[in-house]
Amino acid sequence: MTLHSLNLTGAAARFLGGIAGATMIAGLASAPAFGLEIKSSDVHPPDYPTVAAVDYMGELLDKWTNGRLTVNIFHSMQLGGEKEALEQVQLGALEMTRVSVGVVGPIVADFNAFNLPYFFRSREHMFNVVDGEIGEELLQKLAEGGLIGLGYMDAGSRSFYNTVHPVRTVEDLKGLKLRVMQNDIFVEMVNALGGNGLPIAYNELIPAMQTGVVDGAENNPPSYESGKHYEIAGFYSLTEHLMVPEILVFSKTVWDTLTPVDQQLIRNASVLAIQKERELWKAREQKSLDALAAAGIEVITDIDKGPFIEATAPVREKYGSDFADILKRAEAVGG
Ligand code: GTR
Repeated sequence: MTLHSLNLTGAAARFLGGIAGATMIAGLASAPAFGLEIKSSDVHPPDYPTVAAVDYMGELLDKWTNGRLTVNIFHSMQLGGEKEALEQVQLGALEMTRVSVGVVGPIVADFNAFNLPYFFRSREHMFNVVDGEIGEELLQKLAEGGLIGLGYMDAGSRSFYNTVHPVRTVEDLKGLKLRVMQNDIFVEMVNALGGNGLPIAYNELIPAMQTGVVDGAENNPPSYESGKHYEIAGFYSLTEHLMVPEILVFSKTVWDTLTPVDQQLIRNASVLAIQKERELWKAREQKSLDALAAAGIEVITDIDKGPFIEATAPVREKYGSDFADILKRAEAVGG
């Protein structure tokens, strides 16, 4: 039996598990191959679930290969924003990065299916889609963009915050200049809600809010809290308009130089890291909400989402026609 004859497909099969797999990996991991320090970037701080998970991935690789494969994380925006990080990974200057699927849409348009407002019905639905056939197909498509997709992490739901006033209704968003991730779909989403969407890199958001270039932004509780955005924009409303997963991607240029065994070791470690991130995520969300409450931020939760869903329908319709098949299949997925 060879690694190839196993014909691994599907998200679950990315992990070469079981006794046969473990034995094979243990045996082959000692085969001669050069060492590699996998440099990886993340905009978040060290204790954030995505960073902690990639750190764990490094520990596993280090242990499995006696230090031949290691991970060095450039966290806290040390390498700038996510668009730049992706470019570096495409070029092979950086081996790996963990970014939001939000910035992957401009590289492989089908990812915008996951970037549509109010598309996923629930977290369970989102995970069933990304861990199933559709998610796997999209990971494969990343090769066209010079990337190897290792899998999806949890990022909860994104909600609006601003410096001006509490948002309870769609009308409250009218005229607000709101920062979004660098992807037109999000600009159109904010515009459809009556605001003014501005695509700005994550590492430029704080100065943009401080100088009034924008009145606010949108993100999940852990980013809003850990990024200290709440210190500037104290009105946070749980509109939960997006459920965009995180994604871990590897440079195809570098990947193609690796032995099949090292590729499989990296895949195995990433599957366990992703699992860890998802476990850490839930607790982190609550921790962030508690920290916000302790800081005196009143999170607005009593929001009637109906009008928000209705106002963003044109965005789903417009983009939906580009990948109608994916949307139809995703809608049929349970959860
Ligand atoms: C966070 C996400 C980051 C980044 C950021 C943003 O939730 O974890 O990868 O995309 O949002 O808004 O740019």
